[in-house]
Amino acid sequence: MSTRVAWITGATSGFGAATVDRFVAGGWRVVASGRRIERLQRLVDRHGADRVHPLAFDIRDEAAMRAAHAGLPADFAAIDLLVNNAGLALGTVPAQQAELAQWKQMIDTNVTALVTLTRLLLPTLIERRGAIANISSTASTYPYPGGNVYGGTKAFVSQFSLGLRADLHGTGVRVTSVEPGMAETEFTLVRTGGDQAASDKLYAGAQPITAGDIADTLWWIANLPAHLNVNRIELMPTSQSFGGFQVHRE
Ligand code: NDP
Ligand code: 8X3
Repeated sequence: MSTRVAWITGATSGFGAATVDRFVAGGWRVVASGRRIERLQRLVDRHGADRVHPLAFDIRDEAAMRAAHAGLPADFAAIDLLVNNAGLALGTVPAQQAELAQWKQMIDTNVTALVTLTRLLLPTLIERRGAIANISSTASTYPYPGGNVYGGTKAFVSQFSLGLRADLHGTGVRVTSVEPGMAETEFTLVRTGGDQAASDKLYAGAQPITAGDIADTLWWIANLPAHLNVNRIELMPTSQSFGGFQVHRE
């Protein structure tokens, strides 16, 4: 079999960076995208330009995305797996105090950019009988105070994944919604606007999911026999489970 190619978005950090390492170690070529060029360059330095092709652009910029896609070198153009991982949460305040600009940034990144790249790559993925792994979240299923639009975007990602499966029926293209709970990456640093202490406090003593755990999960999904599709997979750290409903009393 020829060397397989994955396009991993959000490759500069967290799940994405670990997934680049995992797939390159497994013999794949990787198109690695994100905004921070110096982080992408580190991946190239680590693995070599024949294994990692860096694409530095803001995933909300459709023209930049199309140009990056059109300019892929031949060795990286035949995408077998799209990992739609780039995403973020911004803020933890109740909806009535939230900044609309932050809501729009989450929707533009987690939803609009994800569907745009998916649509762009569908012809190639169908031709290759490839696969799509969309990084959703437990927030897609379980609401929590302050989760508002972030949870909404991830509910979209999960449902879009199932809808893709229905539409891609008979093409051989596999689609999975990956739904992690609490994981230690730069996620909370971004969510809190750079509050390292808040991030450290959230994860302290909890043994959260690691980026490597998600990379290993994606590797497992991608390497299942072609007749098997994981529709959705929900993962939590053992230390995390469910709380009750809240009741307001007068
Ligand atoms: P990180 O903050 O560590 O990584 C987020 C990645 O998304 C970075 O590579 C970042 O790249 C990229 N990204 C964000 N905005 C843009 C943009 N506008 N253009 C291009 N790339 C962008 O967090 P995680 O690794 O945790 O997050 C990865 C995914 O996992 C997200 O979709 C997140 O919602 C989801 N998730 C995270 C969980 C957690 O607890 N950590 C749990 C469940 C799901 P750059 O800044 O360089 O552009
Ligand atoms: C990230 C998990 O619980 O912070 O998607 O929303 S959570």
